[in-house]
This record gives sequence, structure tokens and C-alpha cells, in this order.
Amino acid sequence: MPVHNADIARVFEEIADLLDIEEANPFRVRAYRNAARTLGELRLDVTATLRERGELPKLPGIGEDLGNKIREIVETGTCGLLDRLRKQIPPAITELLHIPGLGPKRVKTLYHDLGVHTLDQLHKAAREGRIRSLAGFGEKTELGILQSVETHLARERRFKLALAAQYAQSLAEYLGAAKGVGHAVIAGSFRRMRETVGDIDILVTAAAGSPVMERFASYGEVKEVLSAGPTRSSAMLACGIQVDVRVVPEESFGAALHYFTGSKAHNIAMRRIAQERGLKLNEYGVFRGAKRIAGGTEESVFKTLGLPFIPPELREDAGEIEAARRGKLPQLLELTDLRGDLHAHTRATDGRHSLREMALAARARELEYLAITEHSRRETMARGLDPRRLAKQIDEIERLNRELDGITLLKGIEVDILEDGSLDLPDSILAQLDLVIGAVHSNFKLTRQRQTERILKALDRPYFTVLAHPSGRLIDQRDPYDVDMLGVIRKARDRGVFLELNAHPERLDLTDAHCRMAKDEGVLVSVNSDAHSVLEFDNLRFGVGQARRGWLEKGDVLNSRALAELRPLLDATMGRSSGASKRAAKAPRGRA
Ligand code: DGT
Ligand code: CA
Ligand code: CA
Repeated sequence: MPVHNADIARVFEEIADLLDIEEANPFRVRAYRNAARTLGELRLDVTATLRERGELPKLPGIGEDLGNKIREIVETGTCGLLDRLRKQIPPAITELLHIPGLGPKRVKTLYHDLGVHTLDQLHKAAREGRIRSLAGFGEKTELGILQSVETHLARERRFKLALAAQYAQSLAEYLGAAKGVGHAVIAGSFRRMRETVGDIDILVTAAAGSPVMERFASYGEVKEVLSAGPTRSSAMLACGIQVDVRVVPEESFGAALHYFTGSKAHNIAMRRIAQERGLKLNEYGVFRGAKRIAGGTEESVFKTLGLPFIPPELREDAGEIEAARRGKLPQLLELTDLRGDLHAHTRATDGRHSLREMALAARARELEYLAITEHSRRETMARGLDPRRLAKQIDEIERLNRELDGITLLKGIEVDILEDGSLDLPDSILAQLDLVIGAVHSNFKLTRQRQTERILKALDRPYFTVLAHPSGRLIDQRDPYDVDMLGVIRKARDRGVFLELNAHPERLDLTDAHCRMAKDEGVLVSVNSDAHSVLEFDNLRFGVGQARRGWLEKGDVLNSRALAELRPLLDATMGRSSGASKRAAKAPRGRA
């Protein structure tokens, strides 16, 4: 059975959770979490590397002990430490950690005092009012838990795109190697680059379906075949993701790809257009009467309906068909359009690589500039910078810039926006930087009015360039804070500052809808990796996917500018006048 990076990461996450509940040394817990994160983001296949070279690749934060554990997992499929921990604590308990408001300490109390270790038991205990009397809880906490559990139980299980990618791509390749296969491609919400997917859909072309489906059923990762037939099969993978495979003949490839890419709403709208033209559209082709007139390629399907090709990311029945009809489809952003990255961390705070390593990695990706934006002092867990350490980093950046060719480091900070809307470092320090990224990292629960006022006030500070991860949500973990996003976007426009689209797979923040809103209001978006290691520049591709879902074009994106064009835009946000800034800024649209 092939062990994917994500499988190893899952083992490490679970170990970290269980150690956390056991109140083990926090540094030890963190080491496992960091290793899980590294593995989760790694492009390189650890199992394959180990097989080929006989040794593990050198990975940041993974020393001998963790290295040996990885080896053990690859070789045996399990880990002795995890097995031991699971004997001490029921493993289902880690699910409780995902309930907002429940940390390891409370989970431990629930387990020891009430014997609660599953979500159902937690639900029951909360309903029966047995939680309020526990030490460290109370009636209000109990009510909060009850509500969280109910939302959690009602939520459909979805998987983050980056996680699904690890399984989908290798499975598609595996099916592609079956006998007689033409295409084997991923369709569904994955191809539309939705931030989460409900399942993975794979479309295969072959004259005969059975050999493909037999190969699918024998895939090492398949835990259970849910249904099997020569043209359609479904199976559950060991990691809990369901996969649907469809086989069609080659001449139906385009029509089937269009159909299984969806969305359903887009398909229905397309079918209506076909009907208006006296045609029939289904997954086998476009038909006039019994005669197939198109379907080999997606382009042929669109063309027969009088439309240009609509990129998958736009297919949500959100105006794309109308835009296509009028020849007004956006020329969507491409990964190669990004000229730099305006949000990254180093080992000086909670990153894992040095300034130099980050600079070289950005250069290797042909980025022209990289802004170093460490946390500010308020973020004590991340060892945020105070003025003295920031001054030292500024010196180091200037030294590296003199030394390195082909990459320019920009001096930045990811400064905390405090509860009253002030920033966590004095203006005299911020003034020395090339750009200031402001971020909310605390007080998520303010009322809508106070949260909005707080952020608007921050955008009014004299040194402020980009609002980082503007909604604060973590996908499936933390809801966005309550804020008037349109108000924030309009303030950004009036102030000439920018919004981030944070590309980290857990954030993807701005959302697609807010990207569109920013575009309509004429506010440029910065697609940033928020890289904490050299590996995390890979995440930019998910940010670009989200930007495309938000209809963003190259011109809508701040960091698609070459450095010479970017400088005046940054300078204008830092109170430095520059003749070029007015010309380079984009005229607002949508409002007078
Ligand atoms: P997901 O899996 O929830 O993230 O979303 P999708 O879009 O991947 O949905 P899924 O897996 O249920 O189906 C894949 C595609 O198949 C979907 O995007 C459009 C097409 N499809 C599925 N059911 C229907 C249907 O009842 N009518 C039409 N027109 N298309 C459908
Ligand atoms: Ca799907
Ligand atoms: Ca499906």
C-alpha cells in the first residue's frame, strides 16, 4: 500500500493531538505538528524518495527521531508510538479537539470526569446538562459546546483542496496507466479549484471500461468499493475521501469532461442554451436529433452552443455564461503572472528557513521580489519582532540585497492590528519599511460594528499597505469574524491600500466572492504565500486558483506588477510621494 505524505502527516497530527491531551511537553507536541505541516505541503513523495535513494530527503524541522518514525510508517504502515497512545486514550477523542472552545485540557477533563470521548457522547452530556458542573466549565460554556457540536454534526464532510490534490493526482496517474486508456483526468469541484471538495471525480476514456475499473478496485489506497460497474464505480479511500470514476469512449471526452466538471448549476444553464438551439447536451455529446454534432473536446461543446471556452473556475452559473455570450469573459490570472510575493516569514520568528534560504527559493521560482513580513511583538508564541530585532533584520535584508542578484527582498512586517485599531509597532519604526501588512490575530469575537471600526481605523494609519487574510477564517476550523467587508473594501480603495488573498490552503482568504467584490470596487489584491518555509511557495498555486474563481485578471493583482511598477504603489501607502504612483493606480470601477 503506497504511503502518501498526507498519511504520514495524519499520523503525526494524531500523535500531536494525543500528546496534547496527555499534557506532554508542548515543544514535543509542536515538533509533531510542524512535521505534519511540512509533510502536508511537500511536493516530493517521501515514500518514493526513500525507496529510490534508501534515505530520507533532508526536511526542515525533521531530525533523527522524527526521521526514524517516518521510516517506520513507510515500512510498516503504522507507528509504535501512535499505537501505544491509542491504547492509553480512545482515539476518537481527537475529534473533540476540533470543537471550537475545546482545548486539550478541557477534553481531558471531559474524558476523566464524565467518560466522554466521542462527539455523540459529548452531545448527550451537553444536552443533559452534565458539563456545566465540571471544573473550568460553566453553563455558558456548556451551551457553546452544545451549539458547536450540533453545527459540527450537521456539516457535510468536505476536504481541503490541497489534501485532495495529494490523492487525486496520483490516482489519476495510476488509472491513466491502465490498458487502453486515452485520458485520465480529474473533474468535479477539484477541477473548478473549489477550496474544499466533497469527493474526487475522475474521468477516463477507454473503449472498454472493465479493465479500468478492475485496476481502480485494486488500488492500494482503496478501503472499500461502494459500487462497481463498467462505466461508473465509486470507492472509499483509507483517508476517508470518496472517489467516483467514470469511463466514456474517446469521442465523448469533451462532453463528459464538461458534464463532470460541473457545477451542476452551470450544467443546467448550459443544457437550457442547447435546448434553445434545438439541441440536446449530455455527457456523451451535443446532439441534433440522434446525430452527435460535437463532444470530442470541451471547446467543441462550447462552440456548438455559440460560446467561447469558459475556464472551469468560472463554471458556477454566476454570470459566466452571460459574460461569455457578450465576449466579456475575463482573461484569468495565471501562476506565471505573479512577479513576486509580499508575505513571508523566516526563522527570526515562526518560519523555518533563514532569510537567505527564503530569498534563494523565491529566486529559483523566478520571482523578482519577496517581502519579508515577520510577526510583530504581540505575537509572543511566534516570537514576534520588537523594534530592536526588526531594526536588525532591516540591516540583514539590506546586506543581502547588496549581495544577491536576481531577487530583491522587501522590508516588511505583519503587524498586529490591536483591539482599538492601532498597530503593534510605533510609526517611527514602520516608516523605515518598504511596506506594512496589517493583520487581525486576536479579539475575533467583537461585534460587527466594533470589528469593522477597528479595521477601518487600522487602514487609516499613516503606514499601512496590505490587509492580510481579511476575513480571519480558517477553513472548517474557525469562522470569519463578523465584519462589513464591503465597507472595508471601500475604505481600502479610498485609502489606496490593498487586500491580501492569502494562499495558505487553510486560509484561502479573501474568498472568491470577496475577490470579485474587490475587483468591482477597483481594489488590487495581493496573492501571497504567507510562506513559513521554502516549500510553502508551492501554495501560490492554490491562491491563484482562488483568484481565478474570483474572476481576477493579471491587472487586478498587485504582485503581478514588476518591481519598478510596484515600488510607487507601495510608496504611496507609506506616505512617500512618487510621481508614478497616480498613473499606475487603477481607476475604480462600479461607483462614482
Ligand atoms: P463536490 O463533490 O460536492 O465538491 O462538488 P462536485 O461539483 O464535484 O459535485 P459531484 O461530485 O456531486 O458531481 C460532479 C459533477 O457532476 C458536478 O459538478 C456536475 C455533475 N452532476 C452531478 N449531478 C448532476 C445532476 O444531477 N445534474 C447535472 N446537470 N449535473 C450533475
Ligand atoms: Ca466531486
Ligand atoms: Ca462525485
